[in-house]
Order: sequence, then structure tokens, then C-alpha cells
Amino acid sequence: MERTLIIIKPDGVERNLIGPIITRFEQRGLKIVGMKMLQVSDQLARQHYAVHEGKSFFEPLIEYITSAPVVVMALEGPQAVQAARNTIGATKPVEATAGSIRGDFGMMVGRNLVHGSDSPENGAAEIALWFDESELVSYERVVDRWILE
Ligand code: D4T
Repeated sequence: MERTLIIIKPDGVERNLIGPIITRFEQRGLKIVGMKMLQVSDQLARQHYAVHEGKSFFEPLIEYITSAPVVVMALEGPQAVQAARNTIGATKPVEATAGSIRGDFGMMVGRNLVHGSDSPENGAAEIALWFDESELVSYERVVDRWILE
């Protein structure tokens, strides 16, 4: 089973969209195997977005992700990375398909509400960065036979 890291960013929290955003992933069939709310430190933000260091949007991105609490989730499912990214929508909300989270709730790239890992490898690495192993759970859902073949 594949895992992906989802972050409901500060605008999602401040706009009271935690519930509606989690609902999208739950309805899709992805299984939540870790979830918590935290205030992101400057250090964690820089580690998470290290690949973007030096780009023009890097400092505003760090300021944004540390500006209010976030909710982070580890989600599990077959091709969880791709499924979650399709549910999230394109990076620029104006280009995101209607029906996706960004397409329904967002307007600007610097306020794009949600993060989702971009590969299975990054999913595993990001979950290890944001969660302690003891914060992740393993369980069977009775509905799984109606979601997974
Ligand atoms: P995240 O990583 O937040 O899920 O976004 P994406 O995977 O969809 O997009 P990304 O890694 O290319 O960008 C990371 C983060 O930087 C912001 N950003 C990006 C920005 O403010 N201006 C830009 O031009 C780009 C490309 C938005 C998401």
C-alpha cells in the first residue's frame, strides 16, 4: 500500500475548511493512518520545502506555511499519491479542475490550501519528516471490501 503526506495549510485552517477538505479524502476512499494539528516551525518548513530553496517564492512560502496552524495527515491506499493529487488539483488553483479542492476553494498559488506528496518515495520521506512512527496507526476498515477490489 502506498502512503502520501497531506497538509491542510494555514488558509485551509483559518477559513474553516479542515472538515470539508478531510471529507474529500475520506469520500475518495483513502485511509487516514495519521493525523495531527501543529504550528509549523521555521526549521520544519525549510526542511519540507528544501527543494524550492533559492526560488523567488521560497521565503513567502515559508512565511505562509508558518503563519497559522496546519493539519497534517498520512493517507494510505493503492496509488495514494496520484489519487490525492487528483483530489487536490493543479498547483495554481485557477488551473485546477472544478471538483478538486483547489478548483473549488482556491484562487491563488500562494494560498493553495493543501499539500500532497508528489511521488511514493517523497510520500514515505515526508511522512517520516512530519510524523513519529508511534503516531501512525494500522487498522482494518470494514468498508474496505467495498472500496478496494
Ligand atoms: P505543494 O508542494 O504545496 O503540494 O504544491 P505542489 O506540489 O502542487 O507544487 P510545487 O511543489 O511546485 O510548489 C510548492 C509550493 O510552492 C508554492 N508556489 C509554487 C508558489 O508560491 N509559486 C510558484 O510559482 C510555485 C510553482 C505553491 C506550492
